[in-house]
Amino acid sequence: MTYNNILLERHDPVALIRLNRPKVLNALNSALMSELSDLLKELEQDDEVRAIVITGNEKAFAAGADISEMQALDFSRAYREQFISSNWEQVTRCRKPVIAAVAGVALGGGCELAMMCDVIIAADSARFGQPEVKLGILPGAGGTQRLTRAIGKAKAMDLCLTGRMMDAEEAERSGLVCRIVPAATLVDDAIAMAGEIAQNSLMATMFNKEAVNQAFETSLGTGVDYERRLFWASLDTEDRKEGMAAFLEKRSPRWKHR
Ligand code: CO8
Repeated sequence: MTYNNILLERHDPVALIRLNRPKVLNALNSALMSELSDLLKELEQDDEVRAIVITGNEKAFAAGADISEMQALDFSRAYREQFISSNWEQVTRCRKPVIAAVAGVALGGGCELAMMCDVIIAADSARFGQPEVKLGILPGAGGTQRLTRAIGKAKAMDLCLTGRMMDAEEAERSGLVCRIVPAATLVDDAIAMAGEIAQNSLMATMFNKEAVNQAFETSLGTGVDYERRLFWASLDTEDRKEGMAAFLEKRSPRWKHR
């Protein structure tokens, strides 16, 4: 498939997706989100890919939804066309691990896209924010919900109500990003992290991802129950048998990803 707004680099077993509308700081328009959604579905089916990195460029992960596209929208059209359609949620449906590697700005829909990924790794140049309030709107792709769960009400209110940006240090301190790396090595570091994840059994990775995500959907008791059942299920995989056998035989496991 040909893509005009994103680039794919293969570093098997890691796939690197670069958002690529540099002239508008990777503003996320429908065409880009549709391509991203299609590519994620494609990579999901690709057995050679076991982890995915989404990044932008040194100036911007993404400066938000494309304001020039949104300007023409009103309620009835947005409702009819289901603006914020399923394309925006595709990242959350991907069962393989997805890392957001953020340099420069991740604002509005850009911050929301990063938060839909499993984990965010930030360059020291990264800046995050939900500046929608300055446009007379509010986040529309999960920002108020995911940001609040990630960094708590106090900081989420601060960011959403003032529209200010937070830098990488503050984002790490607040729990939005897992680590900060130099901007110059961001993509390499993200690929290395994805590669480390990809060395593990894909089955085990998917189980872990599903269980952690469940923490955002349920009460503690239900979540622990959910985890226990997934744990029991994991006992039946070929990789579990291989993983434990390899440990006891003091050798590296040979995963079948089954
Ligand atoms: N949409 C469209 N174009 C943009 C966007 C954007 N979000 N951000 C930047 N651009 C364009 C600028 O218009 C400019 O274009 P041109 O060169 O043709 O004038 C170019 O990118 C470079 O931008 P600036 O000249 O403004 O660059 P600066 O370095 O001076 O400033 C900023 C960088 C601070 C990032 C500034 O560009 C800015 O404030 N951008 C807008 C940020 C913003 O408000 N984002 C939120 C958008 S609303 C949103 O995301 C709602 C999400 C709801 C979910 C949607 C689901 C479909």
